[in-house]
Amino acid sequence: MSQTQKPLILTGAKPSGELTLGNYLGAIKNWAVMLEEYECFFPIVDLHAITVRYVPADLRRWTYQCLAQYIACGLDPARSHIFLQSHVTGHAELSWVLSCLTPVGDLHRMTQFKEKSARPGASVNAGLLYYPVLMAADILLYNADRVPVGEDQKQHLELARNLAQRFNQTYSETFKVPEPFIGKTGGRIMSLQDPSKKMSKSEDNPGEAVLLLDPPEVIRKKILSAVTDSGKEVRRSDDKPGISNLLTIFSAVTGRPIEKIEDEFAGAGYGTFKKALADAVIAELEPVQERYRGIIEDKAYMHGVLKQGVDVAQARAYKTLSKVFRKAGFVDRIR
Ligand code: ATP
Ligand code: LTN
Repeated sequence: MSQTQKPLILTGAKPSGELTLGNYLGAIKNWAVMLEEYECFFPIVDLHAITVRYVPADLRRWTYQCLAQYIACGLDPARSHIFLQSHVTGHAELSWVLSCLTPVGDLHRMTQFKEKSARPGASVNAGLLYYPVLMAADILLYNADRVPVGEDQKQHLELARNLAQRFNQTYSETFKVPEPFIGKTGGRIMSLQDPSKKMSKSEDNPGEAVLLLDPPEVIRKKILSAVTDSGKEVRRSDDKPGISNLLTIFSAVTGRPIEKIEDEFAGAGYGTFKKALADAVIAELEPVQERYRGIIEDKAYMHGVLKQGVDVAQARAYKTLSKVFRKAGFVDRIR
C-alpha cells in the first residue's frame, strides 16, 4: 500500500520542558506502534510552547531534546514525518481563519486554560486562551483522520471537530472531522506527589514527574517516595488514587493487565510493589536513554530529519491553506 492511501494521524508534544513518563505512556509509546498502519505526522509544537513564560534558550534546548527523544522512543523518521511547527507556513495562518469561527466563550471554558491561567505568576496572554484554535489548525491543516492524545486533550479535540464542521458548513466541505484516539492504559498518568493532578512537565516540584532522561537512581527515588494512600494493599480503587496511579503506570510499562499485577503483589505491601515498579520503569527507559545519547550529539542527523519532515509537511500544508484562503474569499496571490 502506498503511503498516501493510509489513514493519516497527526499528533504533537510541546517542548515546554523535559518529557515525562506521562508523555511517554500516554502518548509517544502508543504513537510508535502506528507507523505501519498510518501515515504519521509528528510536529513538535513549538509555537504552543510560548504561551507560558519561558526562556528562549530553554525552548531551543527542549526542542532538540524532544526531537532526539521522539526518535529514541521509536518514532522512526524514515517511516514518519517529524518536523517543527514553526518551520511550516500555515499553522498560524489557518488558526487565524479558524479563530474567526470560534466563540470566545468556548475558549474560556477550556480546562487547560483555566488551570494554566490560575497558576501563581501566570501570564494570562491571548495566546494561552487562543491555544486550542492553533491546535485545531495543526490537525486540520493536514486533514488528519485520527489524533492520538492523552485524555487531557479530549476537550481540545472536541473543539477541533467543531471547527472542522463549522468551516465546512460556513464555506463548503473542506475538512475531515478528526477522531480522537486515546490509549487503553496510560491515557492519564497522575503526579507522583499529588495524584489528583496530571503528571506534567511544567511543574516546579521535581518529585511530581519521572522524566524520560532521569538517571536510574533518580527514577528509583521518585517512585519510592511517591505518595500512597492509607492501608497497604496493592489494589486499585477510586478512593486510593495514589496506589491506583502506580498500578496504571506498572500496567502501561509492562503491558500486563492491572488485575494480574494486583494478584502478583497480593499481601506484599507498598514497599515491595514500589521497588518492582521502579525496576520496571528503569528497564523500560534505559534503552531509550542509551539511544538518546547517540542522537542528541548528532546535530547534522537531527537537522536532516527536520528537513525531510518539513518538506513533506509544507507541501501538504500549502495545499490546504490555499484551498481555505480561496473558500474564505481571499484573492489568489499574484505570481
Ligand atoms: P505541560 O505539562 O507543559 O502542559 P504536557 O506534557 O501536558 O505539557 P504535551 O507535551 O504537549 O503537553 O503533551 C504531549 C502528549 O502527552 C499529549 O498527547 C498529552 O495528552 C500527553 N500527556 C501529557 N501528560 C500526560 C499524562 N500525565 N498522562 C497521559 N498523557 C499525557
Ligand atoms: N495541546 C496539546 C499539544 C498539541 C497537539 C496538537 C496534540 C498541540 N497541537 C495537535 C495533538 C495534535 C497538549 O497540550 N498536549
